[in-house]
Amino acid sequence: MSKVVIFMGSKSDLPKMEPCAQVLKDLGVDFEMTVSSAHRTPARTEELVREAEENGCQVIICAAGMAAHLAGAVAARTVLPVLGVPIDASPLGGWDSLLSTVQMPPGFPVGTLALDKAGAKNAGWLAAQILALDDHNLREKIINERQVMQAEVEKAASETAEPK
Ligand code: RP5
Repeated sequence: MSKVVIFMGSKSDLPKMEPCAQVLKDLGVDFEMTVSSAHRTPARTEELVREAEENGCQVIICAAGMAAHLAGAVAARTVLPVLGVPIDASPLGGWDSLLSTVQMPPGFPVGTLALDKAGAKNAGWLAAQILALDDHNLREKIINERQVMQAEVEKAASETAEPK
């Protein structure tokens, strides 16, 4: 099994989680992605967490909207690091899922990222950084990617500089 597993509460979350998958692909990190709901398929969620633990997964990423209990439900069943991506999927604009994901009781942390695609990307980056603790090549890739981002901002800055 892959070292990173991504759970989404619904297929409707997929468009917002594709950037997470892309970050992991770009960094060469193997991952698996599947739909499982804390509320609608609780037994499947529990079974997937058990399988992930048994098969060497090191980080679990959970994305869900509305009363987003998926990351918390997973965190209740494992001591693997759990990263949560709140999804804006209701008229409340994501506040519901943000608070449901971030406000975990002591002892059951969910490392909560930003809403939607920005959080999805950073869940990928943070999962990779966790794996990089004992993977020198991955650490080097992450450092290289940061240099690319730095060069892009510097290029944009030079292109937008006011003429003297
Ligand atoms: C949550 O409810 C899902 O994670 C999704 O963000 C939201 C709506 O789900 P669907 O009605 O689109 O399946 O459980």
